[in-house]
Amino acid sequence: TTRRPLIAGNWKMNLDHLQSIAFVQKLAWSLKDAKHDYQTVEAAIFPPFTDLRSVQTLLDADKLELELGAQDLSDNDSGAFTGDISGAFLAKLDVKYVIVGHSERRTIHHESDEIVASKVAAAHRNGLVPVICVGETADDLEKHGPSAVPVAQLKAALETVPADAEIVVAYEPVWAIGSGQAATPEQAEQVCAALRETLAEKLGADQASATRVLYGGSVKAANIATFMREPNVDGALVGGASLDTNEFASIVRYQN
Ligand code: G2H
Repeated sequence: TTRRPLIAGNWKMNLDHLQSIAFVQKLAWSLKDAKHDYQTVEAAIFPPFTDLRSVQTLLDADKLELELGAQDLSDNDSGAFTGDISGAFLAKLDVKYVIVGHSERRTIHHESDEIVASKVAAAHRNGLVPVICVGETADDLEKHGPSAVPVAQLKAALETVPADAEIVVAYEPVWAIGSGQAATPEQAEQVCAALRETLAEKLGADQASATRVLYGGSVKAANIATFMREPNVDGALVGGASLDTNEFASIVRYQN
């Protein structure tokens, strides 16, 4: 395909301020040492809100080509929403991506498909690219088969998406998250292909073939290449393995 692969590091609530700056410097240097071509494989990191500003300043000062993303956003742009962070704020920090509908948000914070759709709209309204996460639990898999739940979640999230708006989709089977038990490449391919069909239905064939669909769930240096061989897997959303610079750099450099 002509899609530019994306390797995205979702730190979750890890790496405090003192750790994150050293981490980004080390990561950027190790990718520079390896002469990583960011045009061939895009790399992005998703620190906690509290470090977006300092990481952005560092990337800017050192002209580093790592992209920056946030882990969530409010579906409102401003107002009396104590504790929330808006897409308008993120846009001012030169954040490019924002994760929407991660299973940890859907579960722990009870985010419904409607809230996810409204956050996708908020991302676009503020010029951010939403990384829309979908995925089934072990129970869903048993009851409904592999694609039904992720496809339904994607349909709901695309409710208000205009055909020309950029999105990234991440298929993250809940049973594979942080469990060490990744999906097989064949399982990932099957669902990612079904998600691409949904994109075609909702947004048209051109948009479907241009949109990156990532796999996420226990991705590490040792298994990334097997996922990237699949035609409908265009990258990875990496959690645990993104917290070690060498490991994450190896994932970004999966072609080498
Ligand atoms: C899935 C993934 C990153 P991990 O949540 O979004 O985490 O790689 O630790 O399974």
